[in-house]
Amino acid sequence: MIEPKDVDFYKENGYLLVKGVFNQQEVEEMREAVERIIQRAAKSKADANAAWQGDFLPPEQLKKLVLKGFHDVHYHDAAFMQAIVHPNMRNILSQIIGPNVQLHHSKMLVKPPENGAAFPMHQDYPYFPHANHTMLAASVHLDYADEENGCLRVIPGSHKEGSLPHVGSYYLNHKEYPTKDGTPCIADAGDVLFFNYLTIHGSDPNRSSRTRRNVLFQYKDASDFPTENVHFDWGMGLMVTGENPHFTKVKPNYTII
Ligand SMILES: O=C(O)CCC(=O)C(=O)O
Repeated sequence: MIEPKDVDFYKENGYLLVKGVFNQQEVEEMREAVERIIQRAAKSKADANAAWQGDFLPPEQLKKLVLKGFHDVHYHDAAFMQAIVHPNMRNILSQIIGPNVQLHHSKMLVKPPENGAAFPMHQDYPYFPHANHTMLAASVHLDYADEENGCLRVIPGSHKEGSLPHVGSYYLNHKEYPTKDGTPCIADAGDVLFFNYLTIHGSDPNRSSRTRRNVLFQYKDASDFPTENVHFDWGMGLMVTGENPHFTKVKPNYTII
């Protein structure tokens, strides 16, 4: 799927867009699964607007924005577990992370037409810091994404700056890091954007008449341990490829109630 020059690109720039990781049928299965999750959430009265709040947009704009965002999608539908361990994903992950790759968590991010939510520029590091910084997001595109429907944007090479101060630990100062300064990652359905958790990224609102659906899987090296107990997600630590070299540390250090 990828070549050594792509691995070099990832190491240098902190991100890599890989075309055609999932075929049309696989994309369709995930789209249908996303739709069913939205319907089940509504039926279960568990629907909520997951749009980020803050001072990065004027309040009257912000209050109109909507994100259908749910975590742990692989606990809701098998389509996502199949995608998490898809042979193409395992092939790419083992080249950019290493031979032993673990799942950390999964989520879906559906930006509806006209008023789909924005993400101010941020690093994912403050949400789940780890020692060796192997953690990355694989954002699977289920629709064509461009600047109009709020595609992901990244700042190439920003992973080399290390951890930066976030406003209330959520996002970077939006005046210093406006979304427009990010490189737009224009992608087709089936393409996957891989980006390190130190890479600065974000996205504009969806102002188009098209939905922007993505599912995001977060992965890491099995020998990269959390430095703070700040994040728990179901399924974290599942082996995606390779083996776990740490026999006594195979499960996260949390009490399950
Ligand atoms: O999908 C997007 O536009 C941004 C998602 C994101 O930045 C995140 O979930 O941390």
